[in-house]
Amino acid sequence: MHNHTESLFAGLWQDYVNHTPSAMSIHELLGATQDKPIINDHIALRTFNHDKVNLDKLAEHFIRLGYKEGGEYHFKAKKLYAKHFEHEDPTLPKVFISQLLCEQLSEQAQHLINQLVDSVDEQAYLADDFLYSGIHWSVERQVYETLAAESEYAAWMSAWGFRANHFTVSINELEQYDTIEAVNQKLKDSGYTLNSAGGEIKGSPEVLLEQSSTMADTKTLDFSDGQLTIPSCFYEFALRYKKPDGKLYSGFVEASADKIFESTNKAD
Ligand code: OOG
Ligand code: NI
Repeated sequence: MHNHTESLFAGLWQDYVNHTPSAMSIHELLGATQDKPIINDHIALRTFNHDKVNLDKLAEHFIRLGYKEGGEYHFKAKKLYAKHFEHEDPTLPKVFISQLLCEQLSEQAQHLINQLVDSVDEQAYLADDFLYSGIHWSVERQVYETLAAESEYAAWMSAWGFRANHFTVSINELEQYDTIEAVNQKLKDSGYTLNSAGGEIKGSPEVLLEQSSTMADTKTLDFSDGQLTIPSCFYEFALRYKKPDGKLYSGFVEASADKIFESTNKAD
């Protein structure tokens, strides 16, 4: 693996576990059941569709490392569009990048997001650490709450910015677990809360992909006018099935992804 690739994923992981302590404990819990390291199926990043920071700008970092576009996905109700990228080196995680279609939000929400993105330097996306650089703006609690009322995704972006939203354990590469049910049971027995939107298991062998995820950890963040305790990031688990050609399916499933996004929703 190239140095740049290694340091990018190391940087993303370090930042991610800083805000997601449950991911580190689950990584250790599953890691303790086997000799070889845990392999990541994919990671996911989020952004706004503004020119300075859109999906393509984030993707450039992976394209430069040899990643190729894999597929595209539409989430009409959530006003999101996504693409996935994959690398010919099978040990490298796939990358799922989504962007919020801001023009579909209310005038008020668009205005609030424009104000945030206005503070981002035109050249910011070029930095080696941009993908785990967090927010490039200051945000008031009321802005977060106003955005959350319309789009949980917009609110999450306003508070967390650019960083891995989740890493995903490849169940195919686990030595002691063959089913997603067994992984889920282990997590629940250990006290973790799974995202149950649409059922704990998203997808099926028929669509060649089964996924589950924890509900995001919560963290108290400093906003410009005080603190708020909000959802941070989550951990995902994926089991892939073979296509008729014998190769593992490498895409994503819109109906499942739609529910995975909700892992950062505020618990009611
Ligand atoms: C991405 C949700 C979709 C998947 O594996 O289907 C996804 C997100 O929450 O940003 O990761
Ligand atoms: Ni995912």
